[in-house]
Amino acid sequence: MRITTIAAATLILGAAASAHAEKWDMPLAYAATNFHSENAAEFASCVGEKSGGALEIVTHPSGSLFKGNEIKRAVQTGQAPIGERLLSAHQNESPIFGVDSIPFLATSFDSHEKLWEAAGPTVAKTLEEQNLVYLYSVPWPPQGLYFKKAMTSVADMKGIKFRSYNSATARMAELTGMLPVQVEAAELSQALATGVAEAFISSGATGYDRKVWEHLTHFYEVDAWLPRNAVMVNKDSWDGLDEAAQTALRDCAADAKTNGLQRSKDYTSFTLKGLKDGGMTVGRAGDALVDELKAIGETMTNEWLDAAGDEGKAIVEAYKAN
Ligand code: PCA
Repeated sequence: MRITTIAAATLILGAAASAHAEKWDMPLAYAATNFHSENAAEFASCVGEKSGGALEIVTHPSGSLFKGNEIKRAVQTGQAPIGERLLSAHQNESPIFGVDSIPFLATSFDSHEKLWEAAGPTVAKTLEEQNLVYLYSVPWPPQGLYFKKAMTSVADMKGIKFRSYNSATARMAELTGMLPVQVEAAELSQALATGVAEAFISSGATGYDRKVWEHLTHFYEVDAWLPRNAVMVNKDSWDGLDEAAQTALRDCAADAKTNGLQRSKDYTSFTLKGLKDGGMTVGRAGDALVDELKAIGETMTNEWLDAAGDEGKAIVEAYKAN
């Protein structure tokens, strides 16, 4: 009899918990096997566990729920309660979002993390002004250049159709005499196959994910910058959660930040090897080419500092002083 009562009570409690359980769909732009997506899936199950099932997060990779360039707006407007997005693609909304794509400012994982330490609070504040709660972010591996022939100087690049993913990559195309065309990673293989794009800048990770050896031959490691994917929550959805669920999100976000960084580092060598195995020539760009790119980087750094004003200057100075 007693056991039955306990069982009944448990059932009722269970029903109460599930009546309050929330299910959040989480759009992601990149392939399920990409390290960001795997990290997000782990984050989602962490939240499920830590919230005792009160908050269930379901990830939707490959831009299947919202395309990459739609995700941030979807979260801002509450069409999705949570999502992951490449922040620098929104530099047109605020220069602060492009702080991680200033060429040759922070070129290694370690220096990039220092830059992010300086920039993170300002980025979070800027997101909050847009009705977004910043949870965590993870860097992509260093950015290099993909082509379908050997490149020794910027002059070789003239007229090439260059896939861009944010305003920094589009600006780089302009300054090198290439023709920028904005394409999400999910559509990159198709853009290369149809000739819409012939070259691009990205990590070894994205080249590997999109099997670009089917279309291209060279990857030059130039370590131009490390852009970040950020996970953000709609502010109203956040405010609707009780404290326990908010704590679960914050705790799991802290783990995801640390684990994601390690995944990014591991994926760097794994994917560069993958490009080589696919038949591509992978290596450092020549000194002459690097010098030319650095000069372009200086122009872009000054442009960014002008656009970002005092707030931007304070971040770069804090980073350099560290
Ligand atoms: N991959 C993403 C952004 C940076 C990266 O390494 C992309 O190419 O879309």
